[in-house]
Amino acid sequence: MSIEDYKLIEHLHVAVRRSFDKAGLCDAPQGVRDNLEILLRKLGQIRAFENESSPRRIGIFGPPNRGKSTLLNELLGAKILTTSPIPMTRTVIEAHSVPQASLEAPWHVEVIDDDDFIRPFEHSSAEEVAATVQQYGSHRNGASEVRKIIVRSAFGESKLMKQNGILIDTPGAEVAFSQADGDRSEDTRRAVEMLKEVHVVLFCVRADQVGSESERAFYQHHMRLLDPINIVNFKDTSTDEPMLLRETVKNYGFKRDRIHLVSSRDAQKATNKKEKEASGVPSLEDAILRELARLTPHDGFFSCMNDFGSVLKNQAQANVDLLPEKVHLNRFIRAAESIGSRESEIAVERIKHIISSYQ
Ligand SMILES: Nc1nc2c(ncn2[C@@H]2O[C@H](COP(=O)(O)OP(=O)(O)O)[C@@H](O)[C@H]2O)c(=O)[nH]1
Ligand SMILES: [Mg+2]
Repeated sequence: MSIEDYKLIEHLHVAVRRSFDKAGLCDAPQGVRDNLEILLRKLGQIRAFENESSPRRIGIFGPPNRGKSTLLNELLGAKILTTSPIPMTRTVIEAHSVPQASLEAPWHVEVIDDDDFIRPFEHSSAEEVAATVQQYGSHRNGASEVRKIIVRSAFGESKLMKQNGILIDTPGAEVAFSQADGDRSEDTRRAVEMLKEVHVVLFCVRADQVGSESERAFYQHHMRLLDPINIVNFKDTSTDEPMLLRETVKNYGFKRDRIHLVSSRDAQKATNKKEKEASGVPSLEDAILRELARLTPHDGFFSCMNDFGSVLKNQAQANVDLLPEKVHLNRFIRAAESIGSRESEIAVERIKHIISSYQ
């Protein structure tokens, strides 16, 4: 990241932090504090990337049997993850995209034990990879447990993998989350740690099982502040999509514009482009791509500045003063002005207008 880009993000980050602190002091509504916290997390992530090619981690979470692995296979363009009605163990599976030239065989798999012992495999087909993943991902491996499996390939069929994505399947993590909050076992600790490292969070529920108590608690405790893309899978089991949308909003408190209705099974069965589109998976894929773009300094700056502006605007209307000190405001506005594009002009105009509404 260039120094200018870094400053851009840093100045905005500091301003949002000042607002967040103020919101805590004046007891602003929880939703306002949540939105500011989400912004802080995002800006922190953007600052933490070393450069454009640093990998972006995309993780899927949710109870067993939500079709998570089926969906990821679709997004990967290769059937390498085990899908079954019987839940797997807690092995995490990561798919990394690497240039074909750096591989000895089309597929490289590493099976990593709890004690960090690594077992490497070279495979020539997705079927062979699937067999290895199935074998090591679904049971204990002698005395120690398989902690993680990493699959490296070019993933030429996958749009997401081309953007330096790392796709993470988390079978069994949800079992850890469902334990009582006070009881932070090793499993829970590990799963929560993993969540912190994920840049784009996908939360997956099922159209035919909306709103169980444990799932709602899971969302509230561990997902909400990560601002996930919420996936309602199994939409093939529903005939009334508007009703399904309303139900998920009501049950989980999802933001409406963060919901995607999909059927990973229909995507899998699709034989042409039209059927694929109808499954909802391609539009989910586009949404994830947009989210990845927002992790770059420029797009990230504007999207966070706009969100910040919306928070400030709402609070001005509610007569709550969350405005950071002038010096902090001026720093990121000056940085934005120095970009000198039409986009930056519009964004700056908007934020100045919002700020003036406080006086
Ligand atoms: N009807 C329907 N079944 C699905 C869909 N996606 C997955 N399944 C089935 O649901 C079961 C669990 O899928 P899996 O991907 O292993 O779920 P996971 O445990 O969340 O990873 C499998 O038998 C899948 O074939 C879907 O969109 N619709
Ligand atoms: Mg699975």
